[in-house]
Amino acid sequence: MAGDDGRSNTPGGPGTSVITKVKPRTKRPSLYRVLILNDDYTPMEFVVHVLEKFFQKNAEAATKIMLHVHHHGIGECGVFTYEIAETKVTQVMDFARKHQHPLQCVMEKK
Ligand code: TYC
Repeated sequence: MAGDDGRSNTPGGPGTSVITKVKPRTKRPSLYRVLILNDDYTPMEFVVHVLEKFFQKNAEAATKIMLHVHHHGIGECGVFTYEIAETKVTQVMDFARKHQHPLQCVMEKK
């Protein structure tokens, strides 16, 4: 298209224009919950430490989540995009394994 002013020559003849509307398509990313599961062996203080270290919770918020999991079996640590959630799960599982605790961490699509 000479000059790129929207007027093409060959297809429609001289002086005709093709206007192509482009919709702005911004896709919001899917979100994932990162959850921890209760077990009988992981110390409460270790779970609180995990929530502070990997999920930026203060002592009070971390303790609340830990106690929720202790009583209900499962609880939410945070909501993230896929790659961040995956990284959190890996970090928690590696850290728990390193300290020989059976703590389990999973993700689920919201
Ligand atoms: N139930 C554990 C205990 O009594 C504490 C615990 C809480 C473990 C939350 C895991 O995700 C968990 N020591």
